[in-house]
Amino acid sequence: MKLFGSLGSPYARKVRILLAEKNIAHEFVIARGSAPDSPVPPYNPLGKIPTLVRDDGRGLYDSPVIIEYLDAFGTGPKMIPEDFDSRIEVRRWEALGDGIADATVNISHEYREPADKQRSAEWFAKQQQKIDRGLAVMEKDLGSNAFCFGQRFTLADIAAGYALGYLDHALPKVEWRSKHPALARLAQQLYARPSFTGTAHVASK
Ligand SMILES: N[C@@H](CCC(=O)N[C@@H](CS)C(=O)NCC(=O)O)C(=O)O
Repeated sequence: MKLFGSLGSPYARKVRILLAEKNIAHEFVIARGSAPDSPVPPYNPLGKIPTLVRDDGRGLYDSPVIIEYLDAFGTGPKMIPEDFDSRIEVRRWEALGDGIADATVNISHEYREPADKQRSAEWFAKQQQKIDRGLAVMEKDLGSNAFCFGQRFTLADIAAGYALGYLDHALPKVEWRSKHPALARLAQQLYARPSFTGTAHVASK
């Protein structure tokens, strides 16, 4: 299996954390989906990363689908529980993480535009609200629990950890820890896991 991604893509990191947690052999190929000579479009017509190339040569996207596919492989425990209610709850955590990452990507990309081409203050506020409300729900649902869902590490923890990690990386001025002590505690634990240290963001997206 081959994964196309970049060291700055949050969604690629989500997949890479799962690959590490499940100890799945793969080749990680750094690529941008939109570059003129990108190797990605033949495998993903949307030209986005992450894109997985399965052993039979077929492409797979986007990150939630890749995650579901990969959860069937490897020696590690299942990251998505099989029981329906638990599965839906874990996938809700994933949707929250993805939404926080989406808003973080939107804001950080906009900061790279020249000031006179940037969106309105209202647009920035709306994106920030998505982050703030998403974090508030994660904080409430985590509470004093050791894991985001159930009694063990799952995709819910990957989702929270990758979203917080990207927020720290892309918008370091957003101070979220004082208002979200449960998430701060969780992040400290997650960031120390080999799957997180081995996939840390090192470049801008
Ligand atoms: N929802 C998608 C998002 C993927 C995505 O937007 N990836 C970005 C890089 S972080 C990308 O490839 N953007 C290029 C483009 O949109 O053309 C997923 O979870 O995989």
